[in-house]
Amino acid sequence: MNLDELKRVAQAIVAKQKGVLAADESSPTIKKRFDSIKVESTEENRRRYREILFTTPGIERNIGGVILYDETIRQHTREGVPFAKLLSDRGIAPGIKVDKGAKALAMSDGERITEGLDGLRERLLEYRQLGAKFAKWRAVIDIDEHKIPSPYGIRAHAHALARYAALCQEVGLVPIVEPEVLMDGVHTIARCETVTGRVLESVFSELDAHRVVFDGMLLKPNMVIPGKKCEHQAFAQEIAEATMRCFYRYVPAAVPGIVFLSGGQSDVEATENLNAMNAMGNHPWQVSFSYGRALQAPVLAAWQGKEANAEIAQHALQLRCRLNGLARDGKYEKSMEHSN
Ligand code: 5MM
Repeated sequence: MNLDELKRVAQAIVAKQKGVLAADESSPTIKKRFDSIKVESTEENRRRYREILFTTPGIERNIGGVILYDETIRQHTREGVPFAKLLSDRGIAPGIKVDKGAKALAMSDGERITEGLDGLRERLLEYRQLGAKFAKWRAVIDIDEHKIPSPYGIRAHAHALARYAALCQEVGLVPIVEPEVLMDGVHTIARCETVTGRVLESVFSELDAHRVVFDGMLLKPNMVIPGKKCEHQAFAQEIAEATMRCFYRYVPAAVPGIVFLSGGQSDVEATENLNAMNAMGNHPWQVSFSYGRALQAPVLAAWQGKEANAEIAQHALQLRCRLNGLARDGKYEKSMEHSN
């Protein structure tokens, strides 16, 4: 492990005004996204869509890393340039999703666990050859009002995340550690804060036990937010305060950056919430984004699978990147939404 290199890559991904574009939808997930705009999920359509994203002019100002899926890291532009090379040449670190999705957790009351540890060292080495600089593993953590997640479910996820992160650092890839407490359900923001705190406490304890160096990793968590069906929804300021209170308690200052997922928030909400956290002042870590849906929803809506729409789709991505870049400094205002 070359710690200086890991630190350099991690810090570059979350450099000032930068964050991550999560374009690592697995085949079933991208199919759902394409279904919503009535586009068939063929390999060529997926390649073309990702090419539109990755060739968007100017995004390198606000995007420090892009997370790819196994199929995508093996794909090329129309001219034959591998996507990983295209991104690296633009100063954007290519990354790779390496988990194999969520399955039922044995002996639990309906909780899930992420699979993908078997053979991971060899897969990571291959991804490095293909140009990856970082990796990502997502722990999908269900939440209800009382019993879920259980201490057993949390520990199982924390252990898997730590084994993954240690393997990444061993082969020289920066691990993005993604414990995602889902937004689905009726739970309150207070319940989300309690559960998120327990999850983070367990994750950092396991990372430490597995000798993961905090300076050479990034954390990709959920924000502290009420369930989508909770009758009391929260404003950005409340979300920002609850999130920062929770993270100050449980996330070591040595971690270079926290790159939040959007988790089903709208694109505007995700930008407002990121802005509110950064408007609170400087934090020990870079407070940034690793959005999938919150960056891509307007792009898909503009594209509609039509070549003639490629340029307006890229404009939609440019706008979201620019506004989230401003939110990294707490300088975003909602009136800017109509200023492309
Ligand atoms: C982009 O989607 C990623 C892969 O998801 P699946 O394994 O379900 O296909 C996902 O891990 C994503 O990186 C995070 O959920 C963040 O994306 P959002 O849309 O929540 O910002």
